[in-house]
Amino acid sequence: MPLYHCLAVLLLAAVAALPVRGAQDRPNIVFLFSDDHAYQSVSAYGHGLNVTPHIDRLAKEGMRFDRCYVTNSLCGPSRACILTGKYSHKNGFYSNRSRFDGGQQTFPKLLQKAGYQTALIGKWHLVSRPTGFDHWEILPGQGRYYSPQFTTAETFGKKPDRVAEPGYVTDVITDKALHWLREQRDADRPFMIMIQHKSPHREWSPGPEHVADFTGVKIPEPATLFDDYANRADAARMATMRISDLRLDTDLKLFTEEDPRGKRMFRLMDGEQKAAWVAAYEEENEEFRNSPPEGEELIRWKYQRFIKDYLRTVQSVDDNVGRVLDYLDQAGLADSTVVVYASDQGFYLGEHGWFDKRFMYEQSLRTPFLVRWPGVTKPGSIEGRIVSNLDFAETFLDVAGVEVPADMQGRSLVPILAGSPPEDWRTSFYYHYYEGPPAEHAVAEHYGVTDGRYKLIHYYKLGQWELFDLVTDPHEMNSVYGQPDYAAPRQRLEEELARLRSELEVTSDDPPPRRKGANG
Ligand code: SGN
Ligand code: CA
Repeated sequence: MPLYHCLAVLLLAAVAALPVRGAQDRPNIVFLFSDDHAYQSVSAYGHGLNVTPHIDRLAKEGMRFDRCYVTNSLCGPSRACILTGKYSHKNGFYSNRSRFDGGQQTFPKLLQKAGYQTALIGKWHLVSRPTGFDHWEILPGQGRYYSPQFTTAETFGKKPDRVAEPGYVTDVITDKALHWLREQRDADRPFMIMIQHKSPHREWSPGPEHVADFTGVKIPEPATLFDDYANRADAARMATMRISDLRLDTDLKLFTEEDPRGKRMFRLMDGEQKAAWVAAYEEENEEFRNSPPEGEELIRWKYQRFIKDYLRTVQSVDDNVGRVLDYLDQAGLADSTVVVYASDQGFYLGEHGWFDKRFMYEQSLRTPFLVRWPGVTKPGSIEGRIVSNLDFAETFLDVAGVEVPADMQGRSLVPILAGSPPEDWRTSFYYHYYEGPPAEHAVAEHYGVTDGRYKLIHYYKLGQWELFDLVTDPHEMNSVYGQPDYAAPRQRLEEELARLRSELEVTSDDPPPRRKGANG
């Protein structure tokens, strides 16, 4: 072989052996994150409930992940998992009663060490002081929709620890993020910013721009709105998160200006915001008071009010995703920035007759997850492999060219994003939920495993099991756990569950709740 051929072959081999890296060596990372955003309400996922053009842009220009599973479907635990790349039993944050140990290793700290500027704006919900961020402004606890308050490094731990800002929370969080991006960061260093919305979390208060959306429209009801919870373990029947449980005043906005709830709410609004709100609800509320629906009709009414308010809050999230994408375009940063959209978990939009999350059933196990990485990720790609919020930390480190610590439990998604998925990618996933009764919504503790086709769930304090076949029973209405026909998949999943629990070093005892009272 002539010498130049040899050289060419050697060069090609060397290039192939290089780790996959971005078009740009140290791209910026914008992590757009929302709270309780169901994939069913991102139009890129094709459910037809609403239209989210800006979030969809990330799917069009990047990759849509169809099986992004969370390790523990609850706010605090999901955030702790994302920061650490570890399950709850390793990062110590099991339920919303936990307190995050900010002394431990997190991906923002490692990025900081590698020269990235790091910022966090919005919902935090991990109780302890944020660590690993050059700049942060967080909502105390759950935060509020109108006149949101913020706690900063200067006020944390002091009395008062928060300052209120006028406006609607989703807009204000974005204003602050854009301000940091435009004015406060050092333009010569790469950055990572986490923009973490409160929306569309309960009590689903719409912003003035969208409070009248969907008025007069009937949103289709999910097929399982009237689930009777038969053919399953007792957990589903025991849970107190039914559409019928929604409170008419706080959750469903049936208050007047004179009611205590109305007084509390309107006190936080300016004149224009209040006028938009009153105009949007007045007529329907009056109709309800004149002839209150009952029985199934009341559940239908509650579903319509809930889903519309939920979708209205989603529209503001979408608008604000658009503002950030526009900024990246205008600042010439779009090509050198990886943009991620995700939520802390999924959410029930009336499926199983529920709102909220927590269960290992699909709608709360799965979170929307979209990634745009120009020059690396093929626009419009769709990925069906099982990925997880457990993989986010590893991915961000890998994107930045920082070595992934061996004690992180997930895996970098960079090869998948770059179009060369490893052959030994995970084919099963372990889930574990700890915040059992008497905590809010009374969802029994459980762990389980899924391979994307079958799902095995163990409610270990109830001593009950469920097995679902997602192909024949996509709505997860009939457990086939005891059925002889399913002995083979059951055995396979039982073995896989034992293998994963041992590999992940899951402790056999649940931890005692660390703090008194929920972290609501
Ligand atoms: C609040 C909500 C619950 C919700 C939890 C946890 N109740 O307590 O419905 O499950 O937050 O949500 S509310 O009446 O106070 O709104 S999480 O996303 O923070 O985990
Ligand atoms: Ca949440």
